Amino acid sequence: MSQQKFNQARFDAALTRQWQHLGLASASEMTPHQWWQALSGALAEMLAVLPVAKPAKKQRHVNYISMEFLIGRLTGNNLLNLGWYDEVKASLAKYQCDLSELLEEEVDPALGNGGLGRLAACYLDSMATVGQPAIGYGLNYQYGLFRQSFDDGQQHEAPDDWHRSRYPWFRHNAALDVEVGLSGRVVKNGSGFRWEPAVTLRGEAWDLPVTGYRNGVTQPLRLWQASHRHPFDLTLFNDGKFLKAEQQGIDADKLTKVLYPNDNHQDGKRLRLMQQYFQCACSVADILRRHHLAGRKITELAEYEVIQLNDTHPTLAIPEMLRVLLDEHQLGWDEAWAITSKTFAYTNHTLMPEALERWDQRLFRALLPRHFMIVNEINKRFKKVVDRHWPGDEAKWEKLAVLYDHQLRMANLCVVGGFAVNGVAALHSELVVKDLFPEYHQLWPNKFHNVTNGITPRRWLKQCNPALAGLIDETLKVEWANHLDQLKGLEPFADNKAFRKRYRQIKHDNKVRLADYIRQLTGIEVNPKALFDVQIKRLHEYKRQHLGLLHILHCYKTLRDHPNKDVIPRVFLFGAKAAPGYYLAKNIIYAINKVAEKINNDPLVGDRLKVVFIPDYRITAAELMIPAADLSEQISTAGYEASGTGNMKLALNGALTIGTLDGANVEIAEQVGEENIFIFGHSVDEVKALKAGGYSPQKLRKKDKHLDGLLKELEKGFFSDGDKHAFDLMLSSLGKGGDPWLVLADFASYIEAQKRVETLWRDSEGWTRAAILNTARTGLFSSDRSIRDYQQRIWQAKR
Ligand code: HBZ
Repeated sequence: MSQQKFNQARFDAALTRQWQHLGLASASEMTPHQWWQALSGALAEMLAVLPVAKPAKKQRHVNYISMEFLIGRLTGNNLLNLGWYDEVKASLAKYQCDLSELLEEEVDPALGNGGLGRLAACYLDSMATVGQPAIGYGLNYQYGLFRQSFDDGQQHEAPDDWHRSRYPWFRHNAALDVEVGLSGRVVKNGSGFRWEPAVTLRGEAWDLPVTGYRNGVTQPLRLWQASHRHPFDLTLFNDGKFLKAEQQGIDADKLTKVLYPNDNHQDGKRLRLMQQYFQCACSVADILRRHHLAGRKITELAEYEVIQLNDTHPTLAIPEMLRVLLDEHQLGWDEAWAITSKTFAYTNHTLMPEALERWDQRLFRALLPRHFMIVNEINKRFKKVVDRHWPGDEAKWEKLAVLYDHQLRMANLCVVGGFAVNGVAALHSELVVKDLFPEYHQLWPNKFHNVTNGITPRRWLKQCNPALAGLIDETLKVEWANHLDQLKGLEPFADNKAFRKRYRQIKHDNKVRLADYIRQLTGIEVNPKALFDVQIKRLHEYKRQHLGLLHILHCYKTLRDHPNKDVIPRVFLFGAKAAPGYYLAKNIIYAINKVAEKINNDPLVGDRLKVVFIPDYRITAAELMIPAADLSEQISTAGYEASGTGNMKLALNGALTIGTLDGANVEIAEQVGEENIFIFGHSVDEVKALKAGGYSPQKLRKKDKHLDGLLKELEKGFFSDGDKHAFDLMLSSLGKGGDPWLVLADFASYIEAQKRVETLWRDSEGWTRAAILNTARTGLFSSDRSIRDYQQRIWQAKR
């Protein structure tokens, strides 16, 4: 399909309806927020009439189920994808209205935690762009990821009410309502079974439009919202029990009230399991509804539909699909199994045991008695396969079982129940096979794949870095935003002095823009000429923000020991939220903030060193920080960051990476060349060897006097007004806790890599050259390429 032309008359009419609807006499009476509402509402109305992409012959329709879609602001992004930005800007100017100011009115829909949720959003953008017919299925949380502020350096959390009920991009289609049961009992039904739930909820479909890049495609992101079938009980009301009358409606609402704020950690809560099932039941019902509506047979489902599970959170879609096929369509087990096991594919995003979901069998059974029976059947049948392969080997069964020791293991259910499993970067996919699922790989070698993650260049270059996008347009004179390999054409310009100057100027301007934001938000002045050293991601021990902190302490100590040393001015920028119950992570935030306070107020330092922890890191903040970064910190313990996607966004925008050989850093290094990246630290194999060989952080500390001195300052209360226990949680994990993430073990190598950073920074032309080569050589990380990989390796592959 081709780009949809902007229809001025339609736009004017739609906009007029918006302010009239507000009961105003003219557009000029609208507040800026109403303007944003009206503009978005008008555009949404125009989009609603665009055609939905139809699958090409033999192309399966993709159902991407994810508990999280971290979509960021939509209005600007949709305008860019539609190619209507300039026309709309001009239209609004007639009302003395500035489009870019209006766009600032939008609150981020923060319906995700981090990388996994953002990846889902990038994939929707790319599927619409490459013409892969798809629908995203998620949950319409009333409260997104919490708002973060700092109170004397400590993280404080507040609810994130993004006002979903007034979000102008939504379209609610009541015809798509679904009924979802919970609890109750299972009764015999002829030779089969029937589930009689104790409670029935209603799932409402709230659709957001996903626009392809300049191709006229819009397809839905369908977010389910829970409500009660009968929100108000008239009998109770008539009996005079007024407050109780509304109770059942209120209880149902709880289900999609809030997004769980954990990433890479499971906490086993009942409400979370209910959310998971609710989402799966709604989505499966909707997929089957569409399938029937198209006049297709149920036995043909896998020929037309594929269901991609974004991690194990939507795993229950597998037993739910089986339940519907068995109990409602009366298929036999073998037939039902043949359909589901050709329909589902699973993406793994983590190897960490604490993040692999397991549910207590009693909880599961009480909530989903019929699904429990089905999972039991899967388990029983799979045991035969394992017994055949490894006769009498109980240890193998213990590892591979879906149900074992009163626990339901979601990852195992996904591997057994689906036709494909993929990791999210080459190294990660290798570890999925080698360390996590070696036996499954032995059973089904062809099930396992790699699809390296990607990012959408529309949001993460064209929209967030318009100056650089403009320079690329002017230089390449071709469309690159949906053909990111074209950036290779920039390579020769790395050697062009005039081009380097312009590239450097753009980076500088972006830094000025960020410095203004920092000043407004925190009151801290940062020098745009300094090296902007950026670490932005969720706060987690494995991501090692505390290793970054040790380097800051090293820089500060160097300055105090040599006040006249010609050091490179640096601004250390952090953005990170810690899960509210993850106290150690919160302690790291506190430590960084306290160190920042001391350094930023030390007159000896001046503007040679600044540390800023930007509060409430979210997509909108990322869009400002990424184009302004010089150095990208990707310093996880090797083997633990499945891929990373911030690393890709930063490299594409010309930040040089300092990082370990972990996740997609490995592939970034291959692409940009080792002279344009700073690699350090223990490799995956070295990490394993070190851990196996009895690593002792205390011994290491004894040997490294410099490191010992830095840690002592933290211990002695030098950064915490004399409080010697302020950072106990963090420090004890680095000491008697055994330093499980090898922070101290990688310290020396990290400092050495930082020295290489400084050497190159002194050579400003050399640095810019490397930055340009990063932009030129990271086209591979477009999520369009990831989607094509999914198509070829998983969705359309011949089985
Ligand atoms: O998924 C991240 C990985 O840590 C990162 O390396 C990868 O690039 C990214 C996309 O593949 N994982 C997450 O973001 N995980 C979560 O946010 C999460 C949320 C809820 C959970 C578990 C994990 O219950």
